[in-house]
Amino acid sequence: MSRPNKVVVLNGPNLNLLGTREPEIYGSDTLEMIAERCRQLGDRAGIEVRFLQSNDEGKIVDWIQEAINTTSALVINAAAYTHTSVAIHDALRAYPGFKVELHISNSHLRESFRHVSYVAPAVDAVVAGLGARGYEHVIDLLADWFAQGKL
Ligand code: CA2
Repeated sequence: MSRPNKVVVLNGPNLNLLGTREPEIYGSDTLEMIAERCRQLGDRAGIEVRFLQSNDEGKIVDWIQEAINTTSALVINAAAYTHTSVAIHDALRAYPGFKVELHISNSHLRESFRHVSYVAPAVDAVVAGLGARGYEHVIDLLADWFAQGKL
C-alpha cells in the first residue's frame, strides 16, 4: 500500500513569537509566513503540508501519535522541549515514517544547555542553522523523495 502524501511540521513553544523578537537569531519571518511557503511548495508537488504550533508538550505528543497512521514524514522543531522532553523523544521513537529534527539557529553555537537534544537520537536527520529557509529546504527534499517513490 502506498504511503499517504502528507507531511506534518510540528513547532514547539514560543515559535509563535517568530518575527516579533530576536531577529538577529531567528530572522524576521513569522511562523505563518514560513508555513504558507511550505504549504505552497507542497501544493506544487502534490503533497499536503500540515503546519502546527503549540506551547503545550502534551499536545505535541498527541500530534506525533496522530501522525503515525496519517503521514509519510514528520518535521519537528521542538524548540525548548528539544533539550528537555523525554515524552517527545518516546513519541518520536514510535513514529514509523521519515522524521527530521529542525532548528532555525545552530544551537551548538549557543548556550551549553542547548547542546543536548532529546530529539536527535529519535529521528533520521537533523537540520540546524539555515534560518527559516531550513523548513523550505526540508519540504522541497521530501517532495522530491515522494515523487521518486522513496517516501
Ligand atoms: O533554533 C531553533 O529553532 C530553536 O529550536 C528555537 C528555540 C530554542 O529554544 C532552541 O534552542 C533552538 C526557541 C524558540 C523561541 O523562538 C522565539 C522567537 C522569537 C522571540 C522569542 C522566542
